[in-house]
Amino acid sequence: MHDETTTAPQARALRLGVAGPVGTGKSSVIATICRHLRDEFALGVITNDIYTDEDARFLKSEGVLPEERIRAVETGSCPHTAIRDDVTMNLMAVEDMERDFAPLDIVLVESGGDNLTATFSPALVDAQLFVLDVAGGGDVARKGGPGISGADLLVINKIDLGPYVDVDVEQMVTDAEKARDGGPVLALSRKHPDTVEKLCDWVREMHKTYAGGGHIPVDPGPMAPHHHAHDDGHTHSHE
Ligand SMILES: Nc1nc2c(ncn2[C@@H]2O[C@H](COP(=O)(O)OP(=O)(O)OP(=O)(O)O)[C@@H](O)[C@H]2O)c(=O)[nH]1
Ligand SMILES: [Mg+2]
Repeated sequence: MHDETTTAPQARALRLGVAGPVGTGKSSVIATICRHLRDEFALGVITNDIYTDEDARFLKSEGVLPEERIRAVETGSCPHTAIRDDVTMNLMAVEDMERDFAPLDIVLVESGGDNLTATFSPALVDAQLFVLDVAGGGDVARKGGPGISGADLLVINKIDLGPYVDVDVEQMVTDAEKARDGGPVLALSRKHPDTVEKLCDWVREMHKTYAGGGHIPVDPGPMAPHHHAHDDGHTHSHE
């Protein structure tokens, strides 16, 4: 009998998206995953930025992977456009990377930093992390949005900074768990090795489930309608 809850074992790499507001630690999370898992998995990284390849250059300078396994997509548009509305540029970059270094186990895709509403299309990634940090304020987790409520894993990063910004990390995690109906929340700091190990375990588990055909990509949901102003003075809306 056909089982609707599983698919065939996967031949290609697990595509793992990392999204979240500007500066919360998306590149740092990717650096941490690469440093700790590069001996276990064959990895590649695609970064997204509007105008620069800053994130790719940071990851290369950190030496987290051989340079040719880190590539930048300069989207030239709002970050969510390239990870959700028209994923062509990213999909081509991921497929090129998979072909050039076959067989890869995991390709990590960093979204350009956006507001709370950007999520990856399931047409681009199989699973996604959404990264918040304590420095953005303890109440952010309560504000919800598709990434917070629907990402496969919500990371609350920089918990080492909690005492300096008067954020009660435990409360923030509790609020996040409520916003996610009990979906997984990881309190993370690169300075706390136990939390880094939990992050790695989550990635290992996701890869195992995916490779075995037991993971169904879930769409966290579309972004809320919003409006942009650009440097040249024109504005446009995303409904
Ligand atoms: N104290 C502390 N700082 C961190 C941690 N993780 C990241 N940072 C710092 O936070 C800043 C932003 O980190 P990035 O990884 O560049 O953040 P990002 O989300 O990739 O930023 P954009 O790509 O510009 O949106 C950097 O100065 C990092 O060193 C952490 O666990 N603890
Ligand atoms: Mg970054």
